[in-house]
Amino acid sequence: MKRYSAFAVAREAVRYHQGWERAWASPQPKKRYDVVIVGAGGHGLATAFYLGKNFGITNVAIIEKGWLGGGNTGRNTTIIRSNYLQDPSAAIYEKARSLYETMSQDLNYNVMFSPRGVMMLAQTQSEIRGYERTAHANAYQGVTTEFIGPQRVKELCPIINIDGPRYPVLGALWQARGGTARHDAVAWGYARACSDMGMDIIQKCEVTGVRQNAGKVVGVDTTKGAIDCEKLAIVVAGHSGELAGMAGFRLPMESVALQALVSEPIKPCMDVVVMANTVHGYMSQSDKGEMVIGGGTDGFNNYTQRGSFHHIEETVRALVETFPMISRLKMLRQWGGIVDVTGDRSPVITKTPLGNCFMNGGWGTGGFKSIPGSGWAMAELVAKGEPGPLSAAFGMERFKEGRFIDESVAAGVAH
Ligand code: FAD
Ligand code: PYC
Repeated sequence: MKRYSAFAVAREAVRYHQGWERAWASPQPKKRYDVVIVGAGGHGLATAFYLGKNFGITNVAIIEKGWLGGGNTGRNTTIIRSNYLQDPSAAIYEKARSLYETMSQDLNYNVMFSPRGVMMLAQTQSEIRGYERTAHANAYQGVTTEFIGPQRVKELCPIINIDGPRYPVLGALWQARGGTARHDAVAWGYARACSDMGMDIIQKCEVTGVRQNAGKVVGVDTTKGAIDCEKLAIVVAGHSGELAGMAGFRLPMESVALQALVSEPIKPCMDVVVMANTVHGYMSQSDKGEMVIGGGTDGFNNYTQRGSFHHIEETVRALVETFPMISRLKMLRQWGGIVDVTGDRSPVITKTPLGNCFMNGGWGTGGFKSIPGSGWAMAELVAKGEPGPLSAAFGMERFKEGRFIDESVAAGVAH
């Protein structure tokens, strides 16, 4: 793989950009792989990348029914933060956030990580108490956050109205090194690096069955034929329940649509990310100038990757008291993705009843930020067959044992 650099851009400029090679190969599937990963979203691709980088396992196929990054990875609003409450969550989200800091260099691909700062507004007394508690917990966990007052909120984000009649801004949980990254670049960067290690990314290939013998997976059936494998990793977000069904077990997860929308592009007016969880809305400004806006999940289970009018109305209505300027904006586009939500709003990175089959899912509304940390932990689980320190608490047996990792507040998005 040729390195991307300022020199390469200059060289290609003088030869009319004829020398760029394809970023990743599109091979036909081989008969057999050491590891088959189902799902070429961020988590599947990151799992493959760290299998290669940390464990030298490169005879890997990543099987994708659509196009890579075309699931939630390419549909999310790209907020990155690690201000969670519980220790296992803080550990994996902070690992992920720290990997984002150097991701562009590690992948030789510009993922446009922008640590512009993320604030979660406190608009009720109970939110003040909750976020102060999180700030204290984060201090013990080595995650840098602070609780700030309303004047500081206004300094950081001048377009905010802190004196709203119903929900005044009383403060915020502020993470200065949280931010955003370009979502599809994350998928593309990992894909390019995986392809360079000799892994096969097979798009437009749906897994339709999980073949088993004596309690172990022997391969998968796909729309491009049967593929054998030593180990299977299922990393399919909103389709986790379906794949688990094919493998013969059930998951404590449900699938719902989460929607987002963007406004027409406007001049730069907001250089932080703001989440207003009491009213169910959040907003940031993209590099193109669009205001990126989202709210809570749909109130019913579904598999549609579409937006709906009621969502625009509800979300904009929720935010307009705090951001009066959005009442004058035209909304441009909306969309939805299918998120996989667990009862405690924490993910599973887990062994399954089938010895050589592993599952990563349940990231729900908040798994873009965790992609590198999750891939790191999942690669360790798949390579060693046992969870490492980052994933030990996230096994699905916790739902039987009552060891919940309750992140219903830190998840930020109403569901
Ligand atoms: P995906 O990217 O969905 O990848 C799974 C892949 O599996 C898909 O490409 C799918 O086609 C494939 N697949 C499914 N079934 C099969 C099959 N049978 N065979 C082969 N392939 C299959 N998170 C944040 O941290 N910050 C945010 O700001 C944020 N905002 C969001 C906003 C919206 C509107 C949405 C929808 C989500 C948001 N999220 C956010 C959540 C985040 O997008 C997801 O948690 C994360 O992208 C999940 O990544 P993934 O790789 O697990 O899933
Ligand atoms: O997890 O930070 C988050 C988030 C914001 C919007 C959707 N998810």
